[in-house]
Amino acid sequence: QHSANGSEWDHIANGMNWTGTCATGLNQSPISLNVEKAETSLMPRVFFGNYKLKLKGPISIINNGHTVFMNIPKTTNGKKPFIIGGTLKNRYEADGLHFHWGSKNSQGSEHLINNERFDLEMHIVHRNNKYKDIIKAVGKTDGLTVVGVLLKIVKKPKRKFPSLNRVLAAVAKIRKDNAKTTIRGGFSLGQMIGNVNPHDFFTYRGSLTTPSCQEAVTWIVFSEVLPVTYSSVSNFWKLLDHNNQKIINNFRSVQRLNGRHVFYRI
Ligand code: SG4
Ligand code: ZN
Repeated sequence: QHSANGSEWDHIANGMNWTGTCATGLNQSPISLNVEKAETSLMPRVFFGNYKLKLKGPISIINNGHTVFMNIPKTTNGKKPFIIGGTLKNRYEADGLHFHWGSKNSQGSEHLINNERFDLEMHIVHRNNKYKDIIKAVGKTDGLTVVGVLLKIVKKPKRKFPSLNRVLAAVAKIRKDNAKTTIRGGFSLGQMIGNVNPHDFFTYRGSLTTPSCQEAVTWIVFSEVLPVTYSSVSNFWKLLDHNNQKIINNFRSVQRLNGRHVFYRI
């Protein structure tokens, strides 16, 4: 049983079921994404600004009691990675990155693609430049854009992701609640996502997936799934929260669509 941050949640096999404000919204996340059911759209591609520039280290990675969180620093020439394009009307700066996972025996992505849940999901949270901080942004419908990248455990990945693996390796050092470590910079956010095909994605209007589940998020979930090895992600399942309980299955259950449009960019 989990309990963190004073918030209450029921932990069931299909993910976290938050109570309170999270239960009443009509534009909640995550959802089940379907290539067949989505509306195909010829929107602009998502443009990743400064995603190829190296990040300035040291970069802190923390076990915050419910996830592994990496602060996204500026690049070595003082710029912030950002995204624009898709359905976005403004520029959104990368702010932080975190993960959702299952357990040794269960998968833990938040979004499903074609009814399939994957092993993990990485979220890169971006804040609308119009708003000066996250606190301000979570109160606005155009406040945030979260880029979701699904990860799948395979025996022998055909592609390697050295930068992502550097972050995954750091997880072994932050087993306890509030534990921090740092990794060297010198890699880019683009390398973190393995230059995933940015042309194929789902996009829809939704919410944060943790309390208070504010409906402030334009979601961009890539349909390409990144392969990772069992050993590179197994440390997630050993992490502990502030009650010394394992942080496992920290994904939220699938939410109702309630007539929302889900676009699949082709
Ligand atoms: C995790 O709890 C992160 O630690 C939070 O990061 C994040 O909130 C929250 O998940 C919800 O994000 O992409 N899953 S999600 O909807 O980024 C925000 C922080 O609190 C606002 C910094
Ligand atoms: Zn998340």
